[in-house]
Amino acid sequence: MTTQQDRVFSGVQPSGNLTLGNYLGAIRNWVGLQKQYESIFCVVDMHAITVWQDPEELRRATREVAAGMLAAGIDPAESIIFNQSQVSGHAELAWIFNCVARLGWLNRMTQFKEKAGKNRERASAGLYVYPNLMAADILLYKATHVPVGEDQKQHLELTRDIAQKFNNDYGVDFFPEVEPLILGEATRVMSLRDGSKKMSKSDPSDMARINLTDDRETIAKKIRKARTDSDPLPSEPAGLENRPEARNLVTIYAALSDRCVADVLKDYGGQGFATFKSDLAALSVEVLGPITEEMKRLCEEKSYVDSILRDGAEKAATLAEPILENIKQIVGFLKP
Ligand code: AQP
Repeated sequence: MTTQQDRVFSGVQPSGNLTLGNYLGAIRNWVGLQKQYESIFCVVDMHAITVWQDPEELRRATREVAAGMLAAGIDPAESIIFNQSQVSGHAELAWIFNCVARLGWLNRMTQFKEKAGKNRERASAGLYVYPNLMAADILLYKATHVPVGEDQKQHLELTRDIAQKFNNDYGVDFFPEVEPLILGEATRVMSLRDGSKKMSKSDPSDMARINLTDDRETIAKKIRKARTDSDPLPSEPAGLENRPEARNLVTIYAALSDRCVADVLKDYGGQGFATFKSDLAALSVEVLGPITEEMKRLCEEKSYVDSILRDGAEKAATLAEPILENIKQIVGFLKP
């Protein structure tokens, strides 16, 4: 394997409001990682358009997601923050990977099946090749570590397969092995309305998720109305088995308070949900409140956010250019 500098890449789609799932599963972990690794964080607007996005809303959401990342503690002096469409190398490498990845691999991707649903024939071709673009995002920078929530694990395995096939096909040792970093207690935050479904920005029900833009009253209401069962909370984690809604709320509590699930159950085991829900609402407001406020302030400062994204795109392009040039040479493209 080539000597490879450790580098982190991760992204989030501007496909709606940032959720507690995006925060606990991804963004919060990025803040710690930027101190240990050279880090690149991307608002993946090209991924977002794999399903329909209103253009004005996409521009607004792109700035809002960037503001959310900054408000959560991503420091542009330490990390690169930019939006994907500003660096053309993502699209160029994605095309090469469209020609490396096999249809059989893409056919196994569960996210495509979930998002396309019964209307597979009407899904965009972009949604189908989404994992190839994701592989390009990561490998354009030869990133070695990718912090994501549990739901992206399969796509990262595909990234590893693409890197390996490219290396084998062309007889090179070019792309590194990418390692997923699935960190924290809440690697898969579930919907507040249905414990079998992931909490998602694009869930049609706003009550299913906590948005980073929600105010104190809205957060409290959503948690109060979150679905639960009628049994008291158990005293041990094993008692949460087959109780997905209860497990989800306890996991969220544990993640927000930086404790483990067993510890939280020591405090609440044997009780009903009323006190627990009211404490969880207070904790959520305490942790998310300062982020929400800062995010709202930054959303008013469009030109500041735009300048961060522009600077970030320049830095990202500088890293990507020599790597892409090497890739084109390996593939056999003539130099311009
Ligand atoms: N519910 C979740 N629990 C833990 N982590 C999550 N992530 C998303 N949902 C959860 C992580 O957040 C990062 C950014 O995700 P994304 O924006 O690329 O897209 P996604 O995974 O498809 O997230 P959404 O919220 O469900 O968006 P839509 O509704 O547009 O599809 C990733 O690291 C992801 O793992």
